[in-house]
Amino acid sequence: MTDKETSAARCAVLVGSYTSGKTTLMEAMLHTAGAIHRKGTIPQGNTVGDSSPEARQRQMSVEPNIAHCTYLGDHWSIVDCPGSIELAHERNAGLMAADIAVIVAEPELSKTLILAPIFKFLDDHKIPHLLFVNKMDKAAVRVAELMEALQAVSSKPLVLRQVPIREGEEVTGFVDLVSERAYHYKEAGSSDLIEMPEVVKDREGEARQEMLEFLADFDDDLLEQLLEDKIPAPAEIYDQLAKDLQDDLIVPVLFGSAERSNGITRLWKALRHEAPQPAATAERLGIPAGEGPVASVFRILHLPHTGRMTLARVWRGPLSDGMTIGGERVSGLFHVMGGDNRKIDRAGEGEVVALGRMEETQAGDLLTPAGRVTDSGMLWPDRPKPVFALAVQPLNRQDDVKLTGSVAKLIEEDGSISVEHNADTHQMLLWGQGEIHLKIATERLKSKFNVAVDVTQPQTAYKETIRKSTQQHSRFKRQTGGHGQFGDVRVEIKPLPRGRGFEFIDKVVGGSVPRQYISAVEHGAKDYLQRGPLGFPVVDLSVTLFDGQHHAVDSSDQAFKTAGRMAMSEGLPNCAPVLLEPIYQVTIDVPSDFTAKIHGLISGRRGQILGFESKAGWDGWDEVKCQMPQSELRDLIIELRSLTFGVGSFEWNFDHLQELTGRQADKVIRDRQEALAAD
Ligand SMILES: Nc1nc2c(ncn2[C@@H]2O[C@H](COP(=O)(O)OP(=O)(O)O)[C@@H](O)[C@H]2O)c(=O)[nH]1
Ligand SMILES: [Mg+2]
Repeated sequence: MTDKETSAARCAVLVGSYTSGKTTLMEAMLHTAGAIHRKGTIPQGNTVGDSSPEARQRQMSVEPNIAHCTYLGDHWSIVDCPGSIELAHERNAGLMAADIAVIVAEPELSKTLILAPIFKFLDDHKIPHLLFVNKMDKAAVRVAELMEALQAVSSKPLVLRQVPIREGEEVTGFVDLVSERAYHYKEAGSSDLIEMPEVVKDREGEARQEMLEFLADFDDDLLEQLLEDKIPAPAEIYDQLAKDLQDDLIVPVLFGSAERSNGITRLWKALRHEAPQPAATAERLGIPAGEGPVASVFRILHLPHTGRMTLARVWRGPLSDGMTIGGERVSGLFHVMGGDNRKIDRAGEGEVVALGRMEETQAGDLLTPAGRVTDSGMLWPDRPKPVFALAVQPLNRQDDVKLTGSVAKLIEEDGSISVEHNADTHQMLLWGQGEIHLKIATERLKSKFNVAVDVTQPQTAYKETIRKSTQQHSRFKRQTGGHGQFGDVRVEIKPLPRGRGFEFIDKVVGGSVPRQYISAVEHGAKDYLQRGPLGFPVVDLSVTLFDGQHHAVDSSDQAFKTAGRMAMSEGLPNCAPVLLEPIYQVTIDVPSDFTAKIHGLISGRRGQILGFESKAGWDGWDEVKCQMPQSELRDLIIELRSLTFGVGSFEWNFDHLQELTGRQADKVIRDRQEALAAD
């Protein structure tokens, strides 16, 4: 490959679990490439990544961090994604810009399972990826054991590219398995070439043989050479490694320490030689071939001062400031460097850019000179189903409209947030992926849009019904000066089967309640049913109006409406009211090793197990189906994650209402009465 051919900018996306060292790795890569002169650290809060207030405060990435650099003449964008499982959608958004993903792993057996959903996502989207085992400066685990644990979560073979050299407990360098050169790590900067230590020779030989055998699986030439005991030339091995990585057939494994800048040059070189060109990525994503600029949007960003930014990857250039693309004018074209936007005039193939002041763009859009393609297939990952909610209301009542608008902007930024105006509890619910996710969301409401909110727990949508029938005679009569008010009704109130709602039956004969007032009685009854004797909406009952009286002058719609209401409030307490709680159909996904534990979790939350089966498309995972009361779902995700190293998740759907009696019901009713009294 000549230098001219490598002129397109490439994009490497760093993913991996929370605290594996992605943000530190980006810093080390930028430093090694000469893009920054001083390496920042997470504790000092001065890294290029994590520049937002929400990220700095937590020392945790909360959105994709983007940086630009040039390494040996090649242009690169690095996207450092959040690792928290609750921010998986943000990570997936970042991956939509990737030519290659670097999975940053920790050398700890307990932290390998958490990578399973990442490997699965990369597989599903055919994103070429390599593994960088970070924190080798404090690695205690044996490499063979670590590889076994990591292989268990990857469907593609992991291929060691290096073996670490240990002196005592410490990893002091590595042998590159292609060149068979040994290196000694330095505290900062590129490692020193050394003679291969005697102790590592056997292991090196074995690992090299294994690497070649993996590669031979995909290449007959190489296989033949191996069978004839010939030693393939390094150039041939490098080419084969690059090809297999680009075809997403293997996952090369490198080692290092981001904090000490060890193994960074080796990682850079692997990226430089082996990462696909954007043209190949464009083909993988199904970007239509043709003439004229094309860019895909992978995130929307609202910034307090700069306004709305569209983050996009350019698949075909040039893009220029002021041009019209996707049906809108680009006002400001930038390279993003952490929290800094650097103005540029033009952007070419492969570059990651921020486009200023476009209002219509959405993540997943394809921007072309002919307009905006909104349904662009592989360009956008599915939104995860929400698993956790918080109720929000503006601290300042005047902010009601502003809150609605700001939440819409939050959702533009992060599609794994959604909003619900609950009709039963009248709460505005912010839905997302967990406590931290929503905490960040509410902080952004304040920091980005200046809307302070009060956060409370979502209420369970309890209802009530009746278990007995009754007949009720109620009369509303008032004599106040001029003409008075008069309405008199006789009704029969009866329970109905679950799910029937409310039925009103008119059996009045002989005009005792004149025709024109009958619907007023119904309205009055319905009105009362919004809050029954226990304090909740009443469902599944019928009301039959069979008789009554009227007055030629004093009767009116209003009077009969009040009478209808009275009949309910006087009659329902005699009908053995009972609480109804919402029951949900829940499907819990976990690696099969945890299925037994999940049974305990379900019964501990008053759930009923319906059965389990293997999860389609997920090797070694189960789907456990159950029914569970809504009140138990509220914090289910927290316990589920803590039981499953963070990887368990669930989906839910309302199923039915079920009677709740006894101590639990008494408590719900008492709490409700107290809340109503306090209102
Ligand atoms: N010992 C050691 N610590 C590291 C290394 N890389 C990162 N860390 C530390 O691990 C913590 C998490 O790092 P960070 O880059 O924020 O991880 P991220 O969540 O993956 O972005 C920080 O305290 C870093 O200083 C490393 O190579 N060795
Ligand atoms: Mg980070």
